[in-house]
Formats: sequence, structure tokens, C-alpha cells
Amino acid sequence: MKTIFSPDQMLHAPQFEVSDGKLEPAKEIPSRAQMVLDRLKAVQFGEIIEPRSFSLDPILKIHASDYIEFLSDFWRLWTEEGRTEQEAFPFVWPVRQLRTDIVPDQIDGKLGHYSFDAGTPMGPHTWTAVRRSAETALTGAAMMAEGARSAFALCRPPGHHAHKSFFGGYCFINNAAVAAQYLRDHGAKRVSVFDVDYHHGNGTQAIFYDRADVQFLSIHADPKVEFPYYLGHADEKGVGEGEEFNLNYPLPHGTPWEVWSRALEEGCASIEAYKPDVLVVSLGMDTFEKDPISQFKLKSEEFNLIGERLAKLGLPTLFIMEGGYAVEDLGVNCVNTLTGFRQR
Ligand code: OKP
Ligand code: ZN
Repeated sequence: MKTIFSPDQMLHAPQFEVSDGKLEPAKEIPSRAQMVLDRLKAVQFGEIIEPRSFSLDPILKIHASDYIEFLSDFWRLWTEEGRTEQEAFPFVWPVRQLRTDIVPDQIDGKLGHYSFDAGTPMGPHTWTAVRRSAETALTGAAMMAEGARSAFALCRPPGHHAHKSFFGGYCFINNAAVAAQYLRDHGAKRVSVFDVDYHHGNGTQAIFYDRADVQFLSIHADPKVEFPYYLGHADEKGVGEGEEFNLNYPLPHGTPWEVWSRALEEGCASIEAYKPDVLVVSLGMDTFEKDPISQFKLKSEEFNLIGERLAKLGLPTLFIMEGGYAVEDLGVNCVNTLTGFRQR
């Protein structure tokens, strides 16, 4: 299995994040990708290649053009306002009963309009890294469309929290959604996106919520007690054509493999019934027992079992990296998953 990655993805290097009501050291940092690369090399897992270049068109099939323009122009606008801070945080949002149709001219108003949390700072090179991360996912999708049986897109920044026109949860472009759409546009009739990150993939869910051609499944911590808080409940099943094609498996804090793996079984059964042409896995390793921001209890060896179970589906499978913040163990846990998949 080939891995796709660009060093440009390291250019997004946040220092801080707002989390749990305070300013904290950033968790979604470049060393995450480095740990995975180091492990891939240490076990000689397979070739590591650079992403191809793509126009913005496949990204604009998922994201609104004004949003992408905002992301790409942001640092220029920020500095033109005279801001000198090296990272920018949104701090005000259009909620429920306020108007949401007018994009403010002022930079803080814009930041709030195009985001949903203050945990996702933007720096001078964020856009470069974000675009490259999406191209990493797109290259994986293109390789699958060209006949590969599997590929690993080492995306960073991650993507599954990003909606059509707002960022948050460390995510800017929804890499998995962009890849799934690319696969739909290049021969796949049906695509399943299985999100095994600890956090609900609210962005991916929202993007495909009314569609029958992309099935979305997510196993995650119950949003009543965990980020992203407002989506990911079991009764969110899709709307219109998309009804029954959105499946959420919220689980309590403290969930061990014995319980988590039952949701994995249920998800796999639904994928088998759906009969997709290709599977996209939103791969988060933050279900790990030692993850600093998460509360599930998976052990390192159990990541091999995730890979093995997914392999049993017998589908062409594109892995897209999402979360995982126990940096020391991240490479092992990630490569364990891919190894479990490959050894079936
Ligand atoms: C991104 B991904 C709650 C803090 C939440 C944001 C978490 C974003 C996770 N205690 N901070 O899904 O791994
Ligand atoms: Zn996560």
C-alpha cells in the first residue's frame, strides 16, 4: 500500500488552541505526521509518494467558492487589517436567531462567519498546508480510480469536521468528502465513508446528508458529552434521498474494544448491505487509551484488528488520516491499522 504525503502539509504549525474554556498548547501539530512517517519507514511499510497537483475544481464540488476564497485570501486580509499576531482565532459567531446570509466585511466578522469554533487557528501558511492535504486525499482517490486496491492519504490538517462553508475542529477542507466525490465522478456508483475517529464527522455527515450515492457511518463519543457536541446523535439518519444512508454509533466515555468493536461489526454489516464500489475510511487514532483529549480505551494491538475487520469487507479502500493526539504512539497505532488491513 502506498502512502501519499507532502512536506508542505507541515507548514500549518499552530501554537495554541482554545479548548475547554481556556488557551492551551495546540494538539494538531506537525510532529503528528512526522511520527507516522517515521513508523512507516521503520517497518518499510511501502512507498511514500508526493501528492499530484489539482485545480480547485474537485474541492469546489464540496465547498462553497466564497469559503475557499476566504481561506486562500485570509492571511493577506489579516495582515492588511494591521494584525501582527502569527495566528488568528475566531471569537464571535452567527447563531440560531441571528442572520447568517450576510458575509461581514471586517476580518473578525468573516472569521466567525466561516467557522464554528475557536480551537482552529489560522496562520500564515495554513492555506498552503490545507490545499496540499486535500491534494493528498485527491491523489489517493485518483490512484483508486486508476485501479489501486488500497492507499493511505496521510492528510494533515485533518478534514472530517469541515462543512461546506465553515471550518472547525482542526479541519478546513473535508478531505474524505472531496475524495469520495472524486471517486463518484470517476466511475464509482456508490461510496461508503466509514469514520472511525473518536469524534463525530459532523462535516462529512452534513455534506452527504441528503444523498443516497454516498453512505456515511461514524463511530464516536456521544456528542452530548463530547466535541463536536451538536451533531452525531443516533437519530440522525439522513433526509430525502439520503434517508437511511447516514448511520451514527455514539458511545459513552470509557468505551473499550469489546464495545467499540460491536459498533464496528454493525457498521461493516451496513456497508455490506449497501454494496459500495469503494470504501473511504476516515482514520482517527484518538480512540487510543492514552489519547490526551479523548476518553475511549482502545489498545495499540486493537488497531490491527480494525484493519483486519475492514479488509474482510473485500473492498477497494482509501484510508484518509484524521485525528490522534498521543503523538508518541500515533505512528505505531496508525501503521498497526494499515498492517492489519494488508495482512488479511
Ligand atoms: C479533531 B479530530 C474537548 C476539546 C475539543 C477539539 C477537538 C477536535 C478533534 N475537550 N477540541 O476529530 O480528531
Ligand atoms: Zn478526532
